[in-house]
Amino acid sequence: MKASEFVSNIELELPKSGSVSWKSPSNIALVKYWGKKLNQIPANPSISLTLDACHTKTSVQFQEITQEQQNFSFDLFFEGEEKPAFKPKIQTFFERIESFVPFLKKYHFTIHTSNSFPHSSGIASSASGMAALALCLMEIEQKALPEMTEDFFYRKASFLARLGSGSACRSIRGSLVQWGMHKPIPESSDLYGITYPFEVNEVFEDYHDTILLVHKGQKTVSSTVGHGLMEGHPFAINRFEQAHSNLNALKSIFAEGNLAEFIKIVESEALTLHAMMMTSHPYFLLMKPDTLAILEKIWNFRRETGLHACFTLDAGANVHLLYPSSQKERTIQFVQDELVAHCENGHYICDRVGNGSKRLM
Ligand code: 2P0
Repeated sequence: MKASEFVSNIELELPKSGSVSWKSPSNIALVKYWGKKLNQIPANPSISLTLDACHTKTSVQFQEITQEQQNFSFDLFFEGEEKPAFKPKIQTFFERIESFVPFLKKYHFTIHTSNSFPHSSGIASSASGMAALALCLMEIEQKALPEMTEDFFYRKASFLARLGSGSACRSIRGSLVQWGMHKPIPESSDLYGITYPFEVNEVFEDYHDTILLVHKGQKTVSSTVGHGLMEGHPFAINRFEQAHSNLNALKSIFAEGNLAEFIKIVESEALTLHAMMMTSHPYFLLMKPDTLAILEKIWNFRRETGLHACFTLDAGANVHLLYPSSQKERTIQFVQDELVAHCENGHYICDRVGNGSKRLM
């Protein structure tokens, strides 16, 4: 689909007021999105596991404004309190999606949002937050266009979420979501995420992700700045090609449930992401000494036990420990015995693969 197909040309019969509410999960990329072009177009394809416990709940009350106005009209409450600091991000989001959501200036919106994870945990809330808000807007559009197909509803929600934050387009549905043009996946698109269309072994349907919170403070470099530094990066072309070849290699790995090969790709992707940061100009480092200590311990644990725990990293110091549910007891014991000591205040979050966003109420 082209972007123009998400513009609604019909005069919508909009409700005067109402309320909509969605819950969207976070996601963790296996093949990383790092580098983008204009209009939130990714420089390479990515694929992620949709999570479950880490989520954002957003409700939007909408009230018709009789006189159409110049500016967007909205109030934003985060965990029950008005949060002016979060408004510019929503303002930018509304500006980017205005041509696809023609009713944005016809309403006053009261947005209430909250996260299941602490705001300052180093877990990005932009993916789950933008996904939930995009779904709320789609539900308002659907009220005016009830004949809209379910497929279009979710696809456009992903399309809108991407314009808020790239990785958010992978937080609409579960459980393995691919985003970005990749020739061997004809359905793939730079504009929205799709459910991975090939065979996936059941071992991945219930994969666990224990998030080790190494550093909960503000990151020194935002993801948006990091993406920008891939422009003119000396290794960019090779990196983007590598993402395509890793996505190809995952096809048989997903089908067969080949965990040894899965680990090689996932850990290499995580380290490559951080290697790109370390070799940008200006260069930067988001890992902390405790991040490295955890990675070493995971390698030792795997060598000693033959189990399949592996790591991936986001754009931050926290470590995502991935493992099959059948190895849960021993892996959690390992976390408690060895890894908790490296987490800020001993904090970690037990999450697992989930089924995607849910409408609330
Ligand atoms: C990913 N990350 O694939 C990669 C890996 C972080 C590391 O997408 O500028 O918040 O809002 O489009 O989506 C984080 O970047 O960036 C990200 P914007 P986003 O999950």
